Amino acid sequence: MKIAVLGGDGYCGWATALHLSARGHRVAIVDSLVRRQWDDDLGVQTLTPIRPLAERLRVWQDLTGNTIEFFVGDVTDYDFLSATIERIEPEAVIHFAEQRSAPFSMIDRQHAVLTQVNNVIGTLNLLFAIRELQPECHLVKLGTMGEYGTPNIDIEEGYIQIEHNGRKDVLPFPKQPGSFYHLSKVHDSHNIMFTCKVWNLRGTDLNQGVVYGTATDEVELDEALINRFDYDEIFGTVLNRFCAQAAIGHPLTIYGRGGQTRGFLDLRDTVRCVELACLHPAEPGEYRVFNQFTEQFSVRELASLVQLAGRKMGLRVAVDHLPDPRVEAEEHYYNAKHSKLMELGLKSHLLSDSLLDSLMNIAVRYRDRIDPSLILPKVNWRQARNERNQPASATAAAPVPSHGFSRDSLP
Ligand code: NAD
Ligand code: USQ
Repeated sequence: MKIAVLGGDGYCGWATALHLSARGHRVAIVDSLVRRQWDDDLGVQTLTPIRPLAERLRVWQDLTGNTIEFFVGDVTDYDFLSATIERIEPEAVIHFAEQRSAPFSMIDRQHAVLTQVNNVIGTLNLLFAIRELQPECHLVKLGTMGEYGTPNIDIEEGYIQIEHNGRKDVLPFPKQPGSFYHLSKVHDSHNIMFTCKVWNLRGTDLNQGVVYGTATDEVELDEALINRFDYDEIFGTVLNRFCAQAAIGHPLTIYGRGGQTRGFLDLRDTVRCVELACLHPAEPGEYRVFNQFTEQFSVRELASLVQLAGRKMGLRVAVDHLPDPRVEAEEHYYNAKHSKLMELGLKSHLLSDSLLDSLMNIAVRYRDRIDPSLILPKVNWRQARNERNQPASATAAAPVPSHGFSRDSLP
């Protein structure tokens, strides 16, 4: 297939582009490289030293003989995006190209606006470009499990049958997102659903859980292909953060009571899920939603698993409960369905199999690059930075104070 990977210089996008290229698809990456700029602006950096995009692609070509084209530009710029889609003529577009950090979107008004403009306008532009230039093309869009929030009922895959005043209908599952970032994904979902209906587009929304790991078969071929591994408070996701923390002897930063439960998946399953969605496209006019995760864990459970893994490697791993900087349920019911990708043939990697080799080893290998000052949370959901009388840098905000070390006893 001819596949455009928007956001192909990022964490999920880079691994996906290589995976699809290795499988014989013709891949083109579209990315503005803005994420590298945001890292610089915030003074954060990936644990793993990623190479410039052009160099990564040259190494990939030398190793495999496969060429991945790349187009550097911003998907919120319609002239750029439409010219690029016209040039690539993709059968599928995988859209990863968004600002994807919840804390980033909660720093202040500017970051909230940047997030929603970047994400909502980018997706809207893409919908128009597909309609105008490639109407048969299948849009595979990365959504998030966080669109649903944590309702006190089972979470279905996109839709729920409701009976109300004696009448029944199948309706979109209620959305209760927990940040301006997660809200942007809900807005995207509505725009995609609407345009599938009115323009007969084909859309798949992949409501992805929290991704962990950094290695895939392709990324591991050469040091120059290494993928990013974020551990800072803004872009680091919880399990990657815990592994980096364990590697340097920093107590694991559980926010609040740690009963927050989410769906998780290995990056190796992300790339496979996205390929499965491309190989089994939605019908014209169809808007489908797949819940893309493989296992559920509470933050507390993850901390225990990291403690155990660390102990096996001879690391002493302590746990700290910080006051939760976010507004979220710290204990709640959570049972989310995730069978549609399994039905398409997904064979998942389980956390228990991969944690030690794929995560802890990498964290330990690069631990000299960890800046401990980037670990404690500074962005607070209740106190978005005020525009007046405040320091210009997000990282200049005061860290959320720790209770001191209320270390959990080891299981
Ligand atoms: P990332 O920040 O590593 O990568 C995103 C890429 O998109 C970056 O290379 C960035 O430069 C590019 N980009 C952003 N805005 C752009 C624009 N306007 N024009 C062109 N390029 C732009 O993020 P990621 O972790 O790879 O996430 C990719 C997608 O998957 C996001 O949509 C995210 O919401 C979703 N997702 C990620 C996770 C996770 O745990 N990482 C979980 C669920 C969903
Ligand atoms: N958490 C901690 N300690 C930490 C970091 C996080 O306890 O040091 C907690 C958070 O409070 C939250 C949970 O862990 O309850 C998950 O936080 P996260 O930062 O790992 O994930 P989140 O903010 O939800 O965002 C990430 C990605 C986002 C994606 C989302 C999937 O950055 O792009 O959409 O995971 S989901 O969570 O299913 O919405």
